[in-house]
Amino acid sequence: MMAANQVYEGAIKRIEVMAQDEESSLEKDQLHEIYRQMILARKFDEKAFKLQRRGEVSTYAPHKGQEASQIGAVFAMNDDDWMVPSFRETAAYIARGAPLDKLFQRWMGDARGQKDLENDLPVAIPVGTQNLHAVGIGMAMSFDEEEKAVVGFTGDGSTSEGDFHEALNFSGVFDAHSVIVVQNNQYAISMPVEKQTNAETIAQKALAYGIEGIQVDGNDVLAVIEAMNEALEKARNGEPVLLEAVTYRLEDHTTSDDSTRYRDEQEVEEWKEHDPILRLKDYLKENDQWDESLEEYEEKAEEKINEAANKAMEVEDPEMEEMFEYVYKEMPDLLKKDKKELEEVEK
Ligand SMILES: Cc1ncc(C[n+]2csc(CCOP(=O)(O)OP(=O)(O)O)c2C)c(N)n1
Repeated sequence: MMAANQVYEGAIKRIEVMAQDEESSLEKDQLHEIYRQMILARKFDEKAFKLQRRGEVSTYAPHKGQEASQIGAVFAMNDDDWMVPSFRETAAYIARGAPLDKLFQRWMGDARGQKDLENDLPVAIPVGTQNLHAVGIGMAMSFDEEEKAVVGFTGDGSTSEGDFHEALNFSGVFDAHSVIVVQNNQYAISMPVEKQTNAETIAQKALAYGIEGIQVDGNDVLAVIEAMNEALEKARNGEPVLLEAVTYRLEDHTTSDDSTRYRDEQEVEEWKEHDPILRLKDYLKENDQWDESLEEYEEKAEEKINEAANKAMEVEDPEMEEMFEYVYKEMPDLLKKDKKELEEVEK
């Protein structure tokens, strides 16, 4: 019962698995598949970084350290659920089955790399706008009474954008089938989360919108899966969820950034000890679920990644006219006019 001078009482819950020595209900082959996806995503990240240095990729946003948040979230989803990412979700795309060469192609500046995505939206560069798209899709699912959910990814910095709050507000009012996953990787470029918000947690912001908030150890892939299973079940039922995955960006913000200018090396070293891949490896070993084939997979993953990168580099440049396509289902008159003008110039 609330005291007379209180207007609201509520709480958010925090989910951990590995740190609590709890056992996962997943089968051994599922755990292995998750581990392999995490390795593949890590190798992609390393390769993309190198390609940027060689001038093949213009700018890249690394996900190193955030594999558990992304791959765990996707693991809990169904194929016909929708995914709405921002710009750091390459690991999530990999777990959703996006072709690796297409992902490289996109980072090489070729929009055709994201042309045939099914139920997944392309990379969103403006910070926070994708939250509105995610909740809009979730509202449509609610109106159509579909038993599906949409998972939107966003960063701690985006929680200061109006779009984030508008999206959460609408999600609650319209029973959107949405789970908004905030990957709290502690920094929005050089802005630490302590300066981003005075709130103790990001998850608690859900309470103001009358929806559920859950915080999860975002470097514990098993906890992320557990939290997402709970969140997705609610979302499919028209109860949207805000899920904060507490994690850490181990690399620079992008390849154009130098994080040593605002981040203490000691802090990075400490977080490296919580690297989600090492944590899963330790967990598997401690629970007699480790298999040597997983060790060998690293080499295989590297081969796969190199092959995909080479394939992407061999793709012919698109025709200029293609930049007018794929944006709208029906091309608006203004674009038709621009396209025609370009064709005249090219003649
Ligand atoms: C609307 C808008 N404002 C500013 C930027 C420049 N910008 C790019 S990333 C970024 C920080 C984003 O931080 P966060 O939301 O925490 O995501 P993270 O990069 O940490 O994954 C900013 C300010 C932008 N892309 N869009």
